[in-house]
Amino acid sequence: MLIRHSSDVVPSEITSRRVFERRREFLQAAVGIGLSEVVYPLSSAIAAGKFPDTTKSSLSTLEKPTLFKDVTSYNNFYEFGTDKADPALHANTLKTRPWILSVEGLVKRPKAIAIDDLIKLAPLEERIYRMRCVEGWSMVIPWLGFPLATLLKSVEPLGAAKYVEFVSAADPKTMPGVNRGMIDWPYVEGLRLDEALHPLTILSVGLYGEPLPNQNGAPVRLVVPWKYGFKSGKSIVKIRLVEHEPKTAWMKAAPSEYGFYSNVNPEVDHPRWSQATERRIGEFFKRKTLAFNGYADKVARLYAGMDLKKFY
Ligand SMILES: Nc1nc2c(c(=O)[nH]1)N[C@H]1C(S)=C(S)[C@@H](COP(=O)(O)O)O[C@H]1N2
Ligand SMILES: [Mo]
Repeated sequence: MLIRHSSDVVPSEITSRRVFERRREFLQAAVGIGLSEVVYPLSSAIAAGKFPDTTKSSLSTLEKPTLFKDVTSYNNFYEFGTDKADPALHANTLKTRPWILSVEGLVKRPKAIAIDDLIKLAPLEERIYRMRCVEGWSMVIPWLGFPLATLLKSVEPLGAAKYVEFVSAADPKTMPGVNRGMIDWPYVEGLRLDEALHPLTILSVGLYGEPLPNQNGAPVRLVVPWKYGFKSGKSIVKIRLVEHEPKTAWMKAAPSEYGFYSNVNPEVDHPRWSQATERRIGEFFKRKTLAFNGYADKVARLYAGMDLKKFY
């Protein structure tokens, strides 16, 4: 099986590198304020990470993760503004406790689950995924999460359920972007049920060994690595199993630009952005974009017989 027990896995190198980086920053800051000798509370730093029991997934890419700094400061999260720097600047107002995720619709056992129970629903795995934004940039992000399928199976979908709708939080008091038009809030995304149950589809509650920073969609967000980034809704409050294809926020805002499937496809350009190449954040030269973002061997069969130019 892919999931190993936490006790026989060494702590992630990435996590320790981050702790190391912080230690260095801390020591530099300490020197800056004139302390020559400081004992750094390393154990409390690890405790602050809050996720000591994680395993590594064999579904991770071996590519080098994008710097933590870039992953957490170059974001799309329109609830906090449209500039890439806005989420890191403004998402501090997001209140992530208490937080209830409800799973409802065409299921036998609907449930409302508090975030601190959700985190314990399944072993947390580190999944290092390539992520591709339709605007033409990409990153490699070490997520922490578990398969969405684990949660979906626990509510026992009914036979009539064919699609899954994901609804993000939309609180005008803490999310300034929600008071502006452009999107019909809340942010809604959707997947076909078989896509939602695919082992690559995860609910993420952390990255780089730490709880999700607000700007990345705290306290829980979807991650679907073979689709453009906008399919991975942030700060999810509701998951609904439904019979018909959900109307997503982007399909409503610009139907000619955004389709339901939105699989990464170098052969189908967006009207405003070529999808043939991409800029990996932190790199200078462009890369060729891969079909299904490099996950074709695992997901292409989901679309057998479909015209992907039509179902973009
Ligand atoms: N609720 C919500 N989810 C969202 C968005 C958003 O604006 N609101 N932006 C999407 C887009 S366009 C991308 S590329 C990814 C970015 O995720 P990241 O900032 O964690 O890299 O989040 C997606 N999820
Ligand atoms: Mo995006």
